[in-house]
Amino acid sequence: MSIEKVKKTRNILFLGHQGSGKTSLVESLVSFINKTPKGSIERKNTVSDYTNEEKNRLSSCSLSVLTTEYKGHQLTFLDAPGNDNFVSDIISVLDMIKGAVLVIDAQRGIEVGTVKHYNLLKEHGVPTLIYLNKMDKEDINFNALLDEISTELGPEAVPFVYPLGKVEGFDGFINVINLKALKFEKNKMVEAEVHDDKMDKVTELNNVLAEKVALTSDELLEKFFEGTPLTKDEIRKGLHTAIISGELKPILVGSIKNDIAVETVLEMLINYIPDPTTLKPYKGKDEAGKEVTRKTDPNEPFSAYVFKTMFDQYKGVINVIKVCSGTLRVGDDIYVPSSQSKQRVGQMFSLFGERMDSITEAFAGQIVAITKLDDVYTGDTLCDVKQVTIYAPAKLPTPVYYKALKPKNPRDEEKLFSSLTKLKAEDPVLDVTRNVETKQLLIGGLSDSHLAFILEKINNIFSIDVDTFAPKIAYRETIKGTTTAPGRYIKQSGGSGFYGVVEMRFEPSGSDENVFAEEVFGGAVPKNYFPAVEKGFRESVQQGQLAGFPVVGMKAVLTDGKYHSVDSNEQAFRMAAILAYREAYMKCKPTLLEPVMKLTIYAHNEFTGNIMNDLNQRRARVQSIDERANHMQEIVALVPEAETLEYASTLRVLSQGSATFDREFDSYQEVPSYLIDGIIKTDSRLDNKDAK
Ligand SMILES: Nc1nc2c(ncn2[C@@H]2O[C@H](COP(=O)(O)OP(=O)(O)OP(=O)(O)O)[C@@H](O)[C@H]2O)c(=O)[nH]1
Ligand SMILES: [Mg+2]
Repeated sequence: MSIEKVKKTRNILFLGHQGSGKTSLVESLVSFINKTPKGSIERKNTVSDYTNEEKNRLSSCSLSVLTTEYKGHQLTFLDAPGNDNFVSDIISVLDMIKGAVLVIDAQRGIEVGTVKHYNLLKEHGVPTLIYLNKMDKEDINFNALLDEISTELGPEAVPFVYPLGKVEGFDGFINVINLKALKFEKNKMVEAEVHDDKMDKVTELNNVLAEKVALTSDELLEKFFEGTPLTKDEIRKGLHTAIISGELKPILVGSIKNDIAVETVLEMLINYIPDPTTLKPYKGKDEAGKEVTRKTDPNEPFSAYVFKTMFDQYKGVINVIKVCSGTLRVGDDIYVPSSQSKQRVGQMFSLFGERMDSITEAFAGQIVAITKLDDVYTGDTLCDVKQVTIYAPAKLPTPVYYKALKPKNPRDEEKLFSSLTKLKAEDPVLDVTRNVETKQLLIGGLSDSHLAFILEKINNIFSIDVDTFAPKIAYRETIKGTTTAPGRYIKQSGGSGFYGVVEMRFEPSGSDENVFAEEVFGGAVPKNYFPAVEKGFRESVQQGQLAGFPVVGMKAVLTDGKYHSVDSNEQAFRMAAILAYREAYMKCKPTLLEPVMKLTIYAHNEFTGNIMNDLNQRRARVQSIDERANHMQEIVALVPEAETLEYASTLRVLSQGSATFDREFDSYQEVPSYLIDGIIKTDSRLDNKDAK
């Protein structure tokens, strides 16, 4: 495989706020390239949005992969969903991508998703073009938009074109480097004259671009300050370097409605998005944990990263991979480090939305699909059998919104669990667990609408109807006081009987543990019955008597007792301990403990006031507030789990959808006394008020 082919490979991720026009832009690009009819969102016939869920919503729900050829280049477009519920599709691929187009709806300007995606691209060092779409819409003030972009995204965003046409009449643009105009006429772009009034503005932008380009190199900077204008080629070369280093991100304008700027975007992708052979090698580890590097070169040892797993009714599990190094052929044996298995590659495909075209080989830089691998999912590495490479899996957000599920038809219980497991393979953010303590089947995701989407799929694909419930909180009980109580278990009516008498002191153990000890003096209870007493105690603490929750932090001390040389046995002492516990428990000042979660909230500083006020109403203890880049703040707070159940929805409202948070278990803390009666009423596990 020639390295020349690798040089002509480009993988481009299309990002941007929901509805900005990513799918429409990709549709326009492939229709232009392949000279095929252009589908539209409204007619539900785009190449990218092919699933029923996407057609119903008129919005992408999953990353689509479209590989096509243009002027000797192999281009793979990755059309990402703008909806935040599917952000894991984006995060999973970010380290595998060295080119992106950030699409902005010119009428709506910078939106929450624009900033989030821009920051992700910046964090992962992805060379980016910015495409201002929907320029055909009314009331677009380009200069105001440029100011907004500069303030919200940063000074690295620079205009590459200037729009043509009066308000409501956008029909083309002037290239800021060559100062030539292209205008949409009779269904195609033609060269047009640049009027004087526009020329002044474009010349000004040309200077801005030249200065920014000059700042990226000492040589160009010197020339610029000497007053020598940079040549077009110097600007182009400088821009190319600056796009790759992330110092500049050129802004294009267009309208997919009229296919304006489609060809310009294509040319920019080929000319300004880096040739993969020029990139830094990928860093991975071998099985001993030693760092290995792999170049984007077909002659290196094979390594690939799985960034998406899908299920197909007929093809089974489909894994979409980025070949990072080497060459992979059908029939090759590969190594899968996650399962330490050697597997043979049976079938490989090039993807074009839903369409899968069989291929026989894939080389470094390419994105392809493999079927029929066992136990391979998003985040796994595939590699050469002898030269092992393991890439670190992308760090996905943690689930923060949970619901308990129950199928309407109890016979669907097993089917529901296995369907959820399949959906989890496609969407690795999901958490599917059976909570043995609360006897609930729980599903965790990023928001209420994320889980609603999953339940819709469960219904559409697997035909299971489910009811949802709030997750039960796993409360604990503990004691705050000390009591001594007797326990007598005596049954001596004929035959061999039972005789066990104990006196036990119950007190706080000083930790989360339940502890058993003995202070028996003079053999009042023989040593061989101590384990039976301990057993009785340990069985008892599985259910507290306040509300039936497991007890923690209790110490039981066997202080005295009596035995009978014939009728005493282990069973009798076990029962005696249980009776002593029952006698003592409510006198030990029992109380409830609740799980407390640590929330780490990332929010723009304009929203932190609202967020803090709300946290105060959730019995939160704020631990820290720290400034982060781009006017963001990180708030760490300890919040009782019971107060976090709907937090994902609340936070969205409080921050206009912009804030995110992580949630992890922190500790058990005492429930304030004024809440205890309410919890006992609604959640008590005593009297068989068991899990629904
Ligand atoms: N007027 C106008 N409408 C457009 C243009 N481009 C896209 N649209 C419309 O904008 C809407 C959203 O377009 P999509 O292509 O689905 O946007 P997206 O960014 O893929 O959206 P998500 O996948 O939901 O994130 C559709 O109704 C499109 O027809 C444009 O240039 N002008
Ligand atoms: Mg879309």
